[in-house]
Amino acid sequence: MKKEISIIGVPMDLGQTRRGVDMGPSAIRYAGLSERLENIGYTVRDEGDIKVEIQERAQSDSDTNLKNLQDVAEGNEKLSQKVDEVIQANRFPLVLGGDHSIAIGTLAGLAKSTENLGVIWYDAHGDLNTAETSPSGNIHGMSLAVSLGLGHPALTNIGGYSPKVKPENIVIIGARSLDQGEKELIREKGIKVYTMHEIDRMGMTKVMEESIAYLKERTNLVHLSLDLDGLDPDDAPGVGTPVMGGISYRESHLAMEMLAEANIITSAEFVEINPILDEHNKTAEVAVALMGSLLGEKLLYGAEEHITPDLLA
Ligand code: 5AB
Ligand code: MN
Ligand code: MN
Ligand code: MN
Repeated sequence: MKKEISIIGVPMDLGQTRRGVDMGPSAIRYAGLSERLENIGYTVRDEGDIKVEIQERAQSDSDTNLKNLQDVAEGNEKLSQKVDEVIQANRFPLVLGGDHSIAIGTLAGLAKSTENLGVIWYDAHGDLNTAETSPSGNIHGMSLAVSLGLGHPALTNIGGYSPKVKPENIVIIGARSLDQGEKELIREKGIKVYTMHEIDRMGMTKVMEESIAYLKERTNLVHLSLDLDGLDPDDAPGVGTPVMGGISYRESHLAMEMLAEANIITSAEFVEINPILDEHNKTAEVAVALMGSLLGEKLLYGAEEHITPDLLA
């Protein structure tokens, strides 16, 4: 794991229609992110926020059903440049959302310098809609499809190339609300998915062991895109599109700890935290706790001697 972390805030709420998710980066910072990561031993550099148009000024493009297309595309173009810059400087990009449309820009920045980017998509949803299959026109439900090269060119061409990720390099974890078109795409492309059914049946340990082995075999960098609605709404209430029956807080910690042990994650983003819908910043605190685990906190403070993290090497 890299020793220097760059925090990039993205106050984006144009990929969906509920207000408040643009305040996610502030809520996460307020929950003590930098200090927590510094305590693990990282040098933390907060890059500030990417400039995103405010919802009051965003223009709707009349010839498509994609909401705020132009402004979502612009924000993501800036984000992709920043992420690429952080990668070039050999720092670990930690992106704070914002709605999940920002994965478009994050992945565009990451994939610029690698052929085989792996992606863990931790989410109740697949975010695999296109303009044709989307029931809402909300771009936060399309970001993974866009990254596969499917969707409006203003989105798929961000960063100046397409696609960003191969279907066989993706693992979706926590899915429990997939639209018909998304299910068809998953089947057609052979995308690996662990739904809540598999998590219940196999247990999170097995799910993560398999996911890690799968990605290790075929990818060289692995990005974690964690949508807080992947967790159960009891544990993460501050999200815009909650779906009951989700992954628990403890299971999520386990998942993050196993990723830290495996030492495969090279970038991450935590998205969809909506402080207006939250209970006393609980969801942002959950996010920060999970970031701590992902970045090795438990390995450092846990008593398990057989684990020898090279975090501080
Ligand atoms: B999220 C839905 N599939 O496309 C759609 O929160 C929901 O980033 C998308 O996962 C949820 O509008 C997007 C119904
Ligand atoms: Mn999502
Ligand atoms: Mn979701
Ligand atoms: Mn959501």
